[in-house]
Amino acid sequence: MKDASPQTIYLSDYQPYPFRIARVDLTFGLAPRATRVHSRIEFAPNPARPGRHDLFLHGEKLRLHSARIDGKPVAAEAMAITDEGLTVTARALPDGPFLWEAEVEIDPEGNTALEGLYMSGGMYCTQCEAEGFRKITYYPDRPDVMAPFKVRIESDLPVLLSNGNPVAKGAGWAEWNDPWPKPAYLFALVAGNLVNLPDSFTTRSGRKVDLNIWVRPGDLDRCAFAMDSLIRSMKWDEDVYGREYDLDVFNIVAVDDFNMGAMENKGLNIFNSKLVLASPETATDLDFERIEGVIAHEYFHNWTGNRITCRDWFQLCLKEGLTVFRDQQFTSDMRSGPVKRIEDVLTLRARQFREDMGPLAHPPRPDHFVEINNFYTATVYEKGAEVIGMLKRLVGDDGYARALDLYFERHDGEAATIEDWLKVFEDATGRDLTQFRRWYTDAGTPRLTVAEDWAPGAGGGTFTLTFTQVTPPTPGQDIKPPRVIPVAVGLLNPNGDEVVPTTVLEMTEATQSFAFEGLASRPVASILRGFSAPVVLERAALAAERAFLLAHDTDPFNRWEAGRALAKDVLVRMVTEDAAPSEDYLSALGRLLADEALDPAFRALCLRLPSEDDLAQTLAEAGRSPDPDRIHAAREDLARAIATRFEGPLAQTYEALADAGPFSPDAAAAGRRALRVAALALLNRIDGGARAAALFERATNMTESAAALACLIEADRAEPALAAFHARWKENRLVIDKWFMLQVVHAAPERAAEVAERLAAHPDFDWKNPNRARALLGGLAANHAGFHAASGAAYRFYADWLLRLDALNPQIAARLSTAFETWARYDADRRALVAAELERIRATPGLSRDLSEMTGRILG
Ligand code: 0A1
Ligand code: ZN
Repeated sequence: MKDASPQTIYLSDYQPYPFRIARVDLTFGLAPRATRVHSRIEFAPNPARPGRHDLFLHGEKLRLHSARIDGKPVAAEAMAITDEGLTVTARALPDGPFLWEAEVEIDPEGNTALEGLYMSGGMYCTQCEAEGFRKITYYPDRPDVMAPFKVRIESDLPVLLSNGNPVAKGAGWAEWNDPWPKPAYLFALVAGNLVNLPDSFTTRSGRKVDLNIWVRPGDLDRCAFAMDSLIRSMKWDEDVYGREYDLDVFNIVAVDDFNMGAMENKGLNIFNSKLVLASPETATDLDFERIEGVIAHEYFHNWTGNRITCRDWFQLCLKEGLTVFRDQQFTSDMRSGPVKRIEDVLTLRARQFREDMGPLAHPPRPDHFVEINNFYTATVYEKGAEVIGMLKRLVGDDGYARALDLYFERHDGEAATIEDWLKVFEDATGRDLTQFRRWYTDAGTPRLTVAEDWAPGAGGGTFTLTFTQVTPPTPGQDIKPPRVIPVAVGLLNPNGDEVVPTTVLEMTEATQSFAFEGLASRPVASILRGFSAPVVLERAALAAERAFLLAHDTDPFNRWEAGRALAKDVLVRMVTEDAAPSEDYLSALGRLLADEALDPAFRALCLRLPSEDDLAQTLAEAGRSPDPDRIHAAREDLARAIATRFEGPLAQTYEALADAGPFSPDAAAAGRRALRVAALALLNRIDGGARAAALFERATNMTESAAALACLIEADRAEPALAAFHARWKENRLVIDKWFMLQVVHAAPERAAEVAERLAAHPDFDWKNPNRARALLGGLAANHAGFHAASGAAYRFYADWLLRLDALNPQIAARLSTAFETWARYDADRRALVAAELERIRATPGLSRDLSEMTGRILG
């Protein structure tokens, strides 16, 4: 999409669309280079916009063959067409309802942006969120225009699918009817030579729903886990939210070329195949967990997104924050609550905190954008979910349940706003959420400092916690008034007993004190339990106190957090002072490793060292410019020190957890594998890859196979294993993505750019496939020291590819450009190198609106 002068769109300019749509009828004559789309749309004036209005329909890259109103061709002088759409002057429109009919031609095969109707491996598929429907036909492509759709597909392909319920089919055609009014972004069509895994689900009111997962013929044996996840999601949404499915069929289709993870089109979810296809041999435990979570996410959208949608794209977190929150609850119920919480916080810090502390910071509900596709961000999704978690903490579980019931009752069938959402909480609980709203409108991560005071007394002492919140300025928002922050706190006795169980303190001021009276002795405070708010807690705790919490905290999240804080303190001192790893940390880690009573998945998380990017962020926040090479070296040194000190217990853990019996993807078995490969990764630093080489030969599942391969790459003895892996999996695109990714992520930093360059020239590097492009480029960006190599080689290589990708698929190029968002952290030389690359990109003629917005914002 080329655009000379991209426009900024503002929330404050919102106006309802002047027309309503009673129904939409579409007929598709499919052909790879010339698909015909015939539309019949019944318009009527919208009483919310009185007066006479022109009819504006979005439309991009459409060849218009005919346009009629009430059966009569629209006169050329009554109609204006631009790159963005078509306008029929009000004078040419009847006073009341009218029928619009148009015939357009589109080119699915030439559609490399994968937005609208496109082809993937011989099949037709669609992606309409956010604004892709306008590439299919002329239409008011905005989420507040909702209508029931009827679709007829004409094609010789055997499987023809669209939204809603099947009506009828014959040789070369099929008809679908979706009775639920929906915005155009939820439209979907699929046509191809597909096979299905069928199943069914009977809802609690007795409706039998046919379920199908549609894939390419060779992939049918890898769909069972996705189907099982779907059935569990349907049941869970009934049990926990009282939400039933509302059509006769639910179809899922897996496609290989897909810009994002998956899409919640009504009754016809379309998935990136990597989030459907799994077998023990081809998918890691992380893949299984993601599949389960994303299947649930898309299914849950049926109520939070589809039945109740967003009024405009500024409200995106209304559906995404809530649906992520729901899928997190689901995973937590299916697996381990504490482990899921730790994983979610790790992701939040790695992606959202990083975003919030840099040039791309924006609120969960932004108030302006240039390209909406650039706002499918960690802030909208993950922070959007955290904000709901806080709401729930503040109003309690019952208040939350009442508010959600009211939300579904009040807004079903509507396109709603964040204000509507907060109002149901106010009405259901009587709470004033004026201050809470700032979490939606203000960007930035609050920093919470805490001071402790102990005053002994005759009838028991008083322990006082004084909190101060400060949110640093973000682009366009200098002043940050205090927010309401729920701080969950528990107090422990020096002997480890809990004297005050978890209590939620509600902080509303910039500085605020909370006192706990009548205590026998000075307690140890466990603060921000369960990560009760998305803030950075700054606490000058002693290593001994952290070690105490790591050993005794009854809150599993804070137990893990204490260990992580210890590890981070150690690493920061290793980088800045050449210090040796602290004894407090090493002995605490040793106890944890030996504690057989602890969940292996939890122990695995405790063994995982903070990432290099995380350390760079921490150093930058402390006002130091992070040196990627030193950070890498310190992290390696610490891993080696841990391995050397605990070689015996690590080796024993590794051996004891060898997979016995048949593979199961469940959380317990996955947790054991996670601990086993965490031990392996540490031991790899001192055994020269011996264990990894043996495991690579024997592994019967991808978790161990990929972990062993990663270790061999790090030990610089992977050549035979890489060749064997490639030979074995060359027909499986998803596994070959891993082959690309592992080689770049685990390359020695000084060789990362060179490895990426070599792989980009490999015949299997199909850069038109988003997964493959992400494997290579995302992998390079994830190799922190490699990406930031002082030579600038990786920056240059990366920028070259962003430009190449942009010409083909702007969304992918724009998303990948976030690798540069942290550039201001680094030293002057590196900053100059990145700035030069970003300027080079920005100056390229014909840059997409997507990438031009991103480079502009990153440069600041
Ligand atoms: N709504 C989907 C994500 C999605 C968003 C945009 C897309 O194309 C630009 C595709 C998918 C979800 O939350 O899963
Ligand atoms: Zn979503």
